[in-house]
Amino acid sequence: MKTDLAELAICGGPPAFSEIRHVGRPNIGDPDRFLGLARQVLDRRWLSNSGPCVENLEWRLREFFGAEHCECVSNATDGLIVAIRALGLAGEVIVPSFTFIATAHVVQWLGLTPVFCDIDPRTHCIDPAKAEMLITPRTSAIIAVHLWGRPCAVAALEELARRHGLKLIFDSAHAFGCSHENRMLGNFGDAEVFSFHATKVFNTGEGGAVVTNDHELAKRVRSMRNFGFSGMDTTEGPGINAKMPELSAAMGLNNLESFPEFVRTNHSNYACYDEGLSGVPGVKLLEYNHFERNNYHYIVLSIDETLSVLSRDYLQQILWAENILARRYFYPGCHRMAPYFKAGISGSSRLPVTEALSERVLALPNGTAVSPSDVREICAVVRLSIAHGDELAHRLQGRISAAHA
Ligand code: T4K
Repeated sequence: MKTDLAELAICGGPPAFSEIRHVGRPNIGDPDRFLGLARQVLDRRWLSNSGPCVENLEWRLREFFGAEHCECVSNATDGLIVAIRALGLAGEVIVPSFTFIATAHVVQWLGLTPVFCDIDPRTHCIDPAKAEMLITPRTSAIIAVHLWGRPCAVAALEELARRHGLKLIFDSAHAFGCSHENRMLGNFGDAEVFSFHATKVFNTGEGGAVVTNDHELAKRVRSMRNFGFSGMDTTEGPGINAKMPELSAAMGLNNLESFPEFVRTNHSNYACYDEGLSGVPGVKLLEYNHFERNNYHYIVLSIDETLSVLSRDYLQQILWAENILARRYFYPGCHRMAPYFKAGISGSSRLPVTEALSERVLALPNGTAVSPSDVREICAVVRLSIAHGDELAHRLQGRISAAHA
């Protein structure tokens, strides 16, 4: 482990890792079990259109969520698109800006208007009081995000939606395997949409699911993800192709078996990060509520530069030099990205909490590809960098000035 400033790669030492440590390296269950399932898919020559693997996965996931309906889809972006159409949303939809761009893009893509709302600095999720101030006669829904897998202010949002006659969707892309008041996420709002992307705690390569307890909504989602078909030669309205392929579902069945192990690994890495970073000035590790079920997938640091001296961006540069690919999720906030960014709005701190947080947050590697000794090494680099924050900031500033000269 690195203990001396000169050992840092940014100062000329060899990188801590010869191979890149990614934030989103996929969790992969038993490869032989997967190959067995894949072989069955090939033998059956049934590759898509609600084959036995998708049906089995949906059945298993309904049990997992304790929800009545789980409709698997090609990815969460398509799942959100289908859910929005199935709920008949129109006009304006209130969304957080501190999220992955997909949350906003699905609204814009469908010709509706995303209205960006600020977040609660404690939860990093949409602030219900601020959402209420954005409601207009054109508002049809709120899409809230359980960011990092930590539940939003669910009750307040449900009450707000009820009072104003709005639909409520949860973008639960990060929240597979997490609970709120001891009930699995997947059971709140009109629908919750999960991502099973490669980088998520539970993955099907690409994939996702719309989870709901509304029977009629589930029926519409099922039809809309399959071109709007209601029978072999009949459609009940417009639809797209958002079906999950059988091989993805086979991956899902395999990974679901290993899911408890994925969470155990994430949790023990999280504990290792917690220990390794405790007492580092200005570095705060995102906390989880240990009385709930968590997937512990996201290791998120918040850097307070007034205490760390080193900025988040300098720390990221130092980590990248060590082959630790820390990510600035979700900088700079959707409202400051195209097509939402408008000259004049960006500098005006319209979303002060989002803008402040997006300058401070850094996501570190986790998952089954990351070992406890990796975590200790990463923590040692962070610790060493902050201990020499002044000098490193000076050096990095000098490099930037030289590059611009
Ligand atoms: N809503 C929210 C709140 C979301 O976070 C997301 C997705 C969505 C909706 C939409 O869900 P999907 O439609 O994707 O189901 C990644 C993921 O692509 C994206 O799914 C995810 N959120 C987001 C948080 O992260 P990028 O642009 O950071 O991806 P990328 O390619 O840079 O990969 C991240 C890291 O993982 C890299 O260090 C490389 C590594 N990686 C990636 C892949 C795909 C691997 O090691 N192996 C791999 O197979 O967006």
